Amino acid sequence: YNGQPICSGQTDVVVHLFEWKWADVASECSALAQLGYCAVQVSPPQEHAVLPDPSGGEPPYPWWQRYQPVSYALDSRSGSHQEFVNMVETCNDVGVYIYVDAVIQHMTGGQSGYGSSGSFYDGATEDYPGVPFSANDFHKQQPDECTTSSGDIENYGDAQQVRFCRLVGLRDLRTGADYVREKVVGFLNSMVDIGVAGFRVDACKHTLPEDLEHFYTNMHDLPTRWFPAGSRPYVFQEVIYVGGDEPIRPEHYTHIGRVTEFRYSANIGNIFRGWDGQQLSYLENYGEGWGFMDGMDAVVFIDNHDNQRGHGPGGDSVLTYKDDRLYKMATAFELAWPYGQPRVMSSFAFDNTEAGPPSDGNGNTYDVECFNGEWVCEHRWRQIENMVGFHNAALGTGMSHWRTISDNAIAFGREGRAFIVINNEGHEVSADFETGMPDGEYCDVISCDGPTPPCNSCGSVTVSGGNAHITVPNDSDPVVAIHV
Ligand code: QV4
Repeated sequence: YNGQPICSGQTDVVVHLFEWKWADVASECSALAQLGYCAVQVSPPQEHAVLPDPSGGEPPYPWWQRYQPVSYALDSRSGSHQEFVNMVETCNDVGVYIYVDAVIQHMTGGQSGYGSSGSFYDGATEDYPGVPFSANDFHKQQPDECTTSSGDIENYGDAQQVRFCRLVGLRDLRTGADYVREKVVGFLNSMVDIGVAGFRVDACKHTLPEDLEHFYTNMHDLPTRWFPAGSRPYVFQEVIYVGGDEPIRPEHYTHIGRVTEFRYSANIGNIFRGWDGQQLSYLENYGEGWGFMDGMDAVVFIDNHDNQRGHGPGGDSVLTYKDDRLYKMATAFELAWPYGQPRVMSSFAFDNTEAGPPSDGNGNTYDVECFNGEWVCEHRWRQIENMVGFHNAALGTGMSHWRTISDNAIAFGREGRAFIVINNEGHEVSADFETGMPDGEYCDVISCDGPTPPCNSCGSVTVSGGNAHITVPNDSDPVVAIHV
């Protein structure tokens, strides 16, 4: 089983540094360690298509060119093989681990060209000499494989199509064949041996669980330079719950690893926006009580790189950095609430949903500079980074002291380790709370730099006899959060 998160110390929070270069991730890791992040999800590191002139009228070098593998050379828009190794080693040394976004179910679309490491490829003839893969390594339009006339997935209600036809034209690997399996396992192990501790596996709905299980069970143990002998690489799988009569469900993958819980993302947007008759008080049983998968199987998030820009199904309600007030509130809930392994998104700003990261005219990504208007760095917003400390202080405890103040104002604790009040009413909320916290003074980590007094010109809460009077104004951050 590969679903046990690999973290060092008392934390399990993942941050997705979307499209960051390896050198920038490496320099960020000491700050991430201080803040209490467990791991970084990095963008796909393998050689990918380079699209100066995509066919659909999109801007040059779209972000999604990285989801079109050309070979398994670790040489991408984020940096070279050596830069990748440096990043993994630097981050592992400070106890922040690297989770790689692994694109292993397909190669490129139907175009031809040269990849980010200079390898030639031809999608039309399914020729990828950089691996090498050739036509025989891909699913075909034939009775036991893909049966649509286009060769693409046309109906998600038909499991056979979803597994054996092409996802938006992407050349669909024969993951049941020995040779393909050997190459994919070799790719994964090339990263495990460097020190990569986990994988977000892309597009799992489109691969049979038994093929994925083969990949996972044939991965090496993590290197003993950083990890206890016998540690298994961590796996969480992208399987988007859509509902209706879709035959392939997230639960079909939880026996081999964790799975992304998209219902969490879609519903939390509705709740905080007040759409669809939703309100904050309904969060009281958020998780299994809502029909989501078991929290021990789930990775949860407010938004991801697809649904923040309308890619993939669902998503109208999804909150992003663009709705900053609600986004900070929802993220505070995510990091305070004991369900699933939380992931924090760190975006680049975009207007065009297809545009790549900040870069020069040749598609060379710029160095990250947080808060410069291009690199959003949600994970460094005070209200979000401080909630990582809250999450870690409460890790391993259950929810306690729930209080519905009114439909859209709630409070809850974490068995004496932490307490939070969230006010989405549009007016000030002020009340006495039973917090369960040890007596003393606490700084509100939403408005203060940290939890420990003196709370200089920011909010503080005094707990006496386990009780506290807390006021949450209707301002830009209507949340108060305290922890030991
Ligand atoms: C186009 C047409 C096709 C046509 C094809 C012909 O749309 O109908 O058959 O041309 O060749 C890009 C373009 C897309 C284009 C395709 C192939 O956007 O228009 O097809 O390339 O050339 C990302 C983007 C996709 C992008 C893809 C590859 O979101 O837009 O496609 O990268 O560059 C489902 C899946 C789920 C998936 C989600 C988006 O179940 O697994 O859709 N999510 C993951 C990733 C996502 C990524 C992929 C899967 C593919 O999170 O980022 O797609 O790796 O729900």
